[in-house]
Amino acid sequence: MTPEEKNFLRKIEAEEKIEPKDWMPAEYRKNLIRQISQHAHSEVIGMQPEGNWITRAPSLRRKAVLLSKVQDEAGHGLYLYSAAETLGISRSEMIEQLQTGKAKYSSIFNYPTLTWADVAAIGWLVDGAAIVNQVSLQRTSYGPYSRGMIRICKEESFHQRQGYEAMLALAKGSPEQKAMAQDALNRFYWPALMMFGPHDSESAHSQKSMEWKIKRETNDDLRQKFVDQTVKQIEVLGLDHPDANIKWNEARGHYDSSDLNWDEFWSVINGNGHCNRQRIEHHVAAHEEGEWVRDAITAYNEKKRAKKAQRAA
Ligand code: FAQ
Repeated sequence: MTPEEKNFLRKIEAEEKIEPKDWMPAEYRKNLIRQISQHAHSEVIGMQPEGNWITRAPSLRRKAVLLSKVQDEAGHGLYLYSAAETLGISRSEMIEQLQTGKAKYSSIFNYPTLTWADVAAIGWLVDGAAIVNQVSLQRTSYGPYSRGMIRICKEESFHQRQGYEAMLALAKGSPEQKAMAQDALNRFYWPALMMFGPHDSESAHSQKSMEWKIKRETNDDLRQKFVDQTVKQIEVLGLDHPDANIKWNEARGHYDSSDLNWDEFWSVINGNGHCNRQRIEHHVAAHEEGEWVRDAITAYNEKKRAKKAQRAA
């Protein structure tokens, strides 16, 4: 073992953060770039399902909140792209990987938002699941990712609460509104559980990621936390639990629940969900439309640099 390798492992063991200029194994770097960039893509693509409802939010208050939530997701994407860039990959490379299907983004964003209640369900369940995962990632071993997660979690927790509050208003509203809330819960509950990834036994990256403390808890453990916390929330809403097999297990100290439809999961992450094509086409169109902005910023920065150089000469 080289001295650098020894020092890297010592730091991991001692819970010291690995920083961009530190030596790290090539596989650690590669795995982090993969996970952080896919996380960034998820935040950015995740703007689309909710963005679909900004013009149709039921009140000015709901519209203002949704608008700022969607903007927050863009901000999260930017923190995460910046964290990935510290590992030596460029933003344009990451965008290319997303647009060509080389890099994934969270399966959840390939489901359509059919009603206003879906927007409430996303805030409550999707942001809720994201937080369970991200709270654990605050302790990830890579410094820039860990610090990004701390900021992101603060905002996600507001997102989750506004989603739950919107869901509560529907669930306690007219019979039609309650039915809409139940329908959104029935459709989003299972895909939200899929956000945690495949079972640990099927998870290609978990073992190494846990060893290097990139991930701090396994896919199944985090999913179980989410299942457990959601039962009471559904009760308070007065809605029916979508899982007929949900049952408290005294011996385990957790709820037992049905297994997920893993064929659906693999099909969605391999590009065959309801909205995969639409999401990428929309991203490509928005990216092309924004080209003049990127060109203008580059030209402006170039001009500023030239002026500074002239003054210094
Ligand atoms: N969807 O070996 P594992 C949010 C892929 S943020 C798509 O277990 P790993 C905020 C996985 O990439 C939501 N692909 O992988 C928001 C790998 O493929 P690869 C995003 C999935 O990395 C709210 C393969 O399967 N959060 O929602 C999924 O150890 C509202 C094998 O899997 C994060 O990204 C999936 N669900 O564990 C925004 C958190 N699951 O790369 C807008 C950070 C697995 O070999 C609106 N990421 N895959 O081609 C993580 O914690 C991990 O990457 C996991 C997957 C847990 C997602």
